Amino acid sequence: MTHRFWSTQPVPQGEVSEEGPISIPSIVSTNPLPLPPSFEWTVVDIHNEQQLQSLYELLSNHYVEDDDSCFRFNYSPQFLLWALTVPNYLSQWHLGVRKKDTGELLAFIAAIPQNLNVNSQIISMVSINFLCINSILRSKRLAPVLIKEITRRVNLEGIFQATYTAGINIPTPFSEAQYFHRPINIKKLVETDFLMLPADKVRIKHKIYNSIPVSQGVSMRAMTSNDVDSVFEILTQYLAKFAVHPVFSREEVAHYFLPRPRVVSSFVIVDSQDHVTDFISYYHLPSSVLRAEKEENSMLYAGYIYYYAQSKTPIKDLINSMLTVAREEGIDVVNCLSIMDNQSFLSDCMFGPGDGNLHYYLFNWKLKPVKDTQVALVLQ
Ligand code: MYA
Repeated sequence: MTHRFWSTQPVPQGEVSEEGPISIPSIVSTNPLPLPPSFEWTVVDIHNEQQLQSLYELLSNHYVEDDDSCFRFNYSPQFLLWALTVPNYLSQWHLGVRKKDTGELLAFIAAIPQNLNVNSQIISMVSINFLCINSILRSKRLAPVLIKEITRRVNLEGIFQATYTAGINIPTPFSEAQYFHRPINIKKLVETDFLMLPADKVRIKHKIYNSIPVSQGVSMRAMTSNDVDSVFEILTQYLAKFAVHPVFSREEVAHYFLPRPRVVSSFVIVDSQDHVTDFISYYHLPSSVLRAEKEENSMLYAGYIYYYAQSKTPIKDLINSMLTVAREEGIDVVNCLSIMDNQSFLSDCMFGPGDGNLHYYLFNWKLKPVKDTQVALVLQ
């Protein structure tokens, strides 16, 4: 397959033999890329309620759908605020395209700062997310313009590397992970076609999935601001064993993991000195059900396993305790990828394989293929 755009970009075009940067631009233009005359660049001020709402509407109407167009991600405005205002974020990296005459937000892309440890090299980079173009403007080569303009804005800050994930396969992923799902609300998952089950099996399966084993002696509580230092320590230690993992500051640990209702849920297990021995988190990302037959089924509430750090508690007990809370928090299904140590609990905790795959990419950095179990990177 030929890639008119990606073949021109500093990304590996084939097999990687040597690891490291691909190019450093000598001059970074201070002028934004030109857009067709009826469009203009805009910085989406997500602290402004109206602008946050317009971003929410663009994404909830046009962002990622599954292959059969049954579900579309529905990131809540509070989630977007959390994901985009990380420590040291820059507002000029919340980049949109508006229609000049109406002011309508038609496209978006975001970069956020991210320090990543890649095979023991710490690289100060950005992660790219929320690339979205209104469906009426698709296939007009606007995506390359958005990507080049965000690249320019990131380069202007002296940053030349980025990481991103995508369902599609473009030049050239360094890893690929598979999605797994742990049904909780079987009835709703079947009614919304998330799960296919013969009608006579629904009741019995509901019973099986609804009863999550109680892990004896495991007492988990919500993370609080007093736990930040402890979580920082055990998470840093735990992530170090993976080939690709973020390097979090204390401030980032506080931002990413202190619980926010219906955005991120984080739990700790502590020893008798109140020191955190184990930590687990998941984020809340519902999907709109595009052909829901009942109003109560119009949204599917999914929890995505985020970062965790395990030392004293067996991982399956940690996950089962989290599943119990997720059920109490109204989650219909818990999803995870085949990364980190996830494969070690999938069958014990009744996760089944999905048909989605996620590709992991680095921009302007050559990296030999990395096994999914060596990747500890979760982009929302
Ligand atoms: S992944 C989520 C992506 N969003 C969606 O899937 C939402 C629904 N879809 C859309 O809104 C549109 O279909 C999008 C493409 C916007 C995706 N990543 O304008 P076009 C290439 C990278 O005619 P459209 C996420 O957010 C495609 O291969 N490239 O296409 C991470 C082709 O190039 P080539 C993609 O369908 C994003 C060209 O675009 C993607 O109208 C990371 C066609 O352009 C994709 N997901 O719009 C972005 N989809 O001919 C890269 C299509 O060469 C960041 N394309 O094959 C790179 C680092 C930048 C910063 C660097 C700093 C140092």
